[in-house]
Amino acid sequence: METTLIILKPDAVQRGMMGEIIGRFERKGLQVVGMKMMLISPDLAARHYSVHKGKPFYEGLVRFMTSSPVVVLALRGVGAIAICRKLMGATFGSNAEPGTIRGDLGVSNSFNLIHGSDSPEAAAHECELFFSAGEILAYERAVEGWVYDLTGGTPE
Ligand code: 3AN
Repeated sequence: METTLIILKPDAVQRGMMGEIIGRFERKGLQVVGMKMMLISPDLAARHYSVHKGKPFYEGLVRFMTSSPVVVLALRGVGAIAICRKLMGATFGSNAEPGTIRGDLGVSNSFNLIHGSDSPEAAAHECELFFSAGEILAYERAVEGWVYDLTGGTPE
């Protein structure tokens, strides 16, 4: 099981896309184990996007991400990181595939609705960055045995 960090960016919140996007993850079968609305501070944005510091789009990206509230989610599932990246689609709305969140819901390259961790290391780091101890919850889902085949002892 993996836990990945998703951010519904300011454009997703402002455009009323929270339910649409969270619903896609829920319908896929991923478990929501953490969720909150917050305003990202410039310091947190800088830490989250430190790998992009110095790139031409960095200042605009930090301004955008701190401009209005976001919703952060921790999603759990087998292969959750790759599954979420597929559901998100390519980085730029202008060329993201139809059927994906970015492909279906936006046209902009810089306002691209959503962030998702891109590796197990990033997921662990980002979950720690955005959630305090106790904010990511472990709980049993009643439907687990219908989301996964558990008859072999591991979720398939
Ligand atoms: P992704 O979000 O698909 O993992 P990254 O990690 O390459 O994409 O980029 C992080 C964020 O930086 C993107 N979500 C996007 O908002 C922004 N970004 C990346 N490249 C550009 C660019 N060339 N112009 C504007 N914004 C960009």
